[in-house]
Amino acid sequence: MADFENEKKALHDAMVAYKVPGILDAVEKARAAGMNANDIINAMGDGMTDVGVLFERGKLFLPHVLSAAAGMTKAMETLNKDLEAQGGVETKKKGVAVMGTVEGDVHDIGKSICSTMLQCAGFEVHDLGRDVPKQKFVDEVAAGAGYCGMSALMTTTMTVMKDVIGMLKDAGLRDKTIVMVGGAPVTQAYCDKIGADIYGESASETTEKVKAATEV
Ligand code: B12
Repeated sequence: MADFENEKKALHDAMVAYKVPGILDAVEKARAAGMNANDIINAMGDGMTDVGVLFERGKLFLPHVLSAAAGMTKAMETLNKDLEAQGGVETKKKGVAVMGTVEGDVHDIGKSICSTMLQCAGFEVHDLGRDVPKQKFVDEVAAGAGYCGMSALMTTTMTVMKDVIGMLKDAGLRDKTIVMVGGAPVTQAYCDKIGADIYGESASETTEKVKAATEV
């Protein structure tokens, strides 16, 4: 079986080089070579993580990070369609999930990947986007969302997840929903500490855990 090491390296390097045409070109080459959408996304995600490291070290600057993010977002338009086609989207609805990046946080790439993968796995996903007010999550759960997924990419915004869990408790809704949390600074320990139900390190892990929770 092909291991696509060359394509993975090309995708990673294109992300770090942060030029949108270069990123799209690497994605097209990987698709043409037969690499599946999930693996392409993971390779780009690894590249994006390194963009973050280089940004932290002062080797890349904000416009470069923005450009890499724009390239990944653009590539996701095609990859989302591939995911749906390759995943053979489940038609039997498994449940309703609300997804969003918490208040004060505009990082939405990872959250959007999770939303797409959950959709492919048969969930109806209400993706509220980014910088989502706390009350909106509560309203969606009140309206029947059995899964409440929150993403945070900053240490300053991850605390919002705890606030929303508190608001769900106050509204008597906490037991009606499975709370999922994720994003680079979030860990299993943090998930446990704030009383969330599922921590997902990646979109595939999230989907597997949610499917397992649904089947119980
Ligand atoms: C791209 C990026 C941006 C882009 C975002 C574009 C977009 N549309 O998302 C832009 C340039 C806009 C940006 C802005 C800023 N950023 Co920024 N950014 C990043 C960067 C480089 C990559 C994030 C990313 O997309 N990763 C790739 C995706 C695929 O991975 P992921 O998000 O982790 O998602 C996966 C998992 O976490 C999980 N997951 C994600 N969400 C969820 C949700 C649930 C429910 C579950 C279960 C799982 C799950 O599954 C995903 C897929 O596998 C990170 C560095 C890093 N190491 O994370 C910094 C980073 C997050 N940014 C940072 C900062 C500081 C900022 C700014 C404040 C910069 C500034 N000075 O203006 C602003 C924030 C403005 C705001 N109010 O939000 C810091 C945060 C530091 C901290 N300690 O909190 C980081 C860590 C960079 C750094 N080292 O300094 N950023």
